[in-house]
Amino acid sequence: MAEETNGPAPDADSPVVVVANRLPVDQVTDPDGSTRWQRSPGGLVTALEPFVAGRGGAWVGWSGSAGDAPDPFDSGGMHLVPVELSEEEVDRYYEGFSNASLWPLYHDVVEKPEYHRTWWDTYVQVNKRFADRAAQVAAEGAIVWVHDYQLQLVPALLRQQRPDLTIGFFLHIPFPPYELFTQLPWRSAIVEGLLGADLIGFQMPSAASNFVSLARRLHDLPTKGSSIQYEGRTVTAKAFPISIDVAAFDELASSPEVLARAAEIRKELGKPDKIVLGVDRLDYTKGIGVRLNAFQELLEDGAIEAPSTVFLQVATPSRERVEHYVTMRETIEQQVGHINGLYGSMAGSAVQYFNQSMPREELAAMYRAADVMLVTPYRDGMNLVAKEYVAARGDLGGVLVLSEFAGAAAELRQALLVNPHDIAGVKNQLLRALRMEPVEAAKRMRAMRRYLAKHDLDHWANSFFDQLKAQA
Ligand code: ADQ
Repeated sequence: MAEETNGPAPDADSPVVVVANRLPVDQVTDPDGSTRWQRSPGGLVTALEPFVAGRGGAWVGWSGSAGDAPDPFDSGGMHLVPVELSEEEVDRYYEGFSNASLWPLYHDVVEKPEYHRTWWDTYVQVNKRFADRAAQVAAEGAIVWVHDYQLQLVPALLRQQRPDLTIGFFLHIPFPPYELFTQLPWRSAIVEGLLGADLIGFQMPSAASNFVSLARRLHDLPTKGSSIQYEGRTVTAKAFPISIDVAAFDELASSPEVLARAAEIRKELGKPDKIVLGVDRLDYTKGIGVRLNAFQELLEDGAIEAPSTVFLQVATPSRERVEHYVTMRETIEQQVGHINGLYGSMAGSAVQYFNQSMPREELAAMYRAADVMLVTPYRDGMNLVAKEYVAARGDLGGVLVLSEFAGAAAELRQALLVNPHDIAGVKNQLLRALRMEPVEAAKRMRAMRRYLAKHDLDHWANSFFDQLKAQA
């Protein structure tokens, strides 16, 4: 396997290159056994595609399966460059260092991070491979945009080979304060890796300032505002809060099919007075247990009754080979069983729980049916579910209860904000949401929708690209 490159390859001609852990396509197998590539449904792909497609741009990423990678190919106007990962690399780089070291560390150590030198060595090795592939396809003077915590060494590794490039990096998850980050045995290498970029984007201003103060305190670098002086260059660290395609979600959620499905969902749930909804990737950072506890205590207190008030929780299976995820899934399933055992009746369950991924249309219908949306992460870079709920409520109905530790709380100020560690506070806000007068709910929803209409996904991608180009 060739790991070394020196400057652009003779056929390197992509003026824009995105580097992300995953390619923007998934391999699907048809009934006849043949395989083909299908565009991934994610928001990131939708946001970045216009910048890559049609400009001879490239996307470097992993296909999602271990083993040999297919040769580069063109799809949807993009040049796709698959990066191969062996089974062992998936274990150590992806499930190990990315998801069992960095993920918990960057989310306030909600679970204890594990640090293993073998995981780190593989993280370095895989980051080199991503950087090499990007160096091979980027044209002279190209713009390269690297994404997320799995690839924090890529900016510096890329700059070593290709000082002609303009390099941007965006972190989708939180960036911890100095006191937590410095636990990491390889903290200096990560900071140096990121400093290879010209522009480092974060979800929140506090995350950006955490990074700037780390550069100052750990590396003694001169800093001023969002600027860091490093090896004769100015590196900028700033917040660019990510968003969703607000207009598209709004349109989907107000289509006749989705509205009909929303009415059907209420009917299938036995026409409750109130539907409380949670939608998450099944992750210990999302605070699903907090919600269940608050709901259970309100039932115990007699403040609410089931099934006239029902809690619908949808949790997409996620990282099922990582141990913390296996145990949290069992805990949640037990908790749901416990609540339903105590408070369910022949008329229906108190909690309806689905450990399934749902189509966008079904999610939109649930958002539209829900009287209260509970988003209670202990820590979250942004949380797109909160933004989807607001975008879906063109009828100005529904109340959003939102953790103050989600990036979205800095923008959706009219949500009922909660501290997920404070169970009494969560109960109070949930009750307040259930009892809120429609006029007040509509006023809050209108203000959040007005904000989101201007701060959509295009706005996010454009502002990052414009700033990056300005640094070129
Ligand atoms: P995630 O941690 O995955 O993203 P989030 O921002 O909430 O979290 O996005 C989840 C997405 O998955 C949403 O678009 C949602 O609709 C979808 N989803 C959730 N449950 C689903 C289900 N059961 N079926 C189908 N779809 C479901 C990371 C960071 C976040 C940051 C994003 C984007 O952790 O903080 O907001 O990246 O930068």
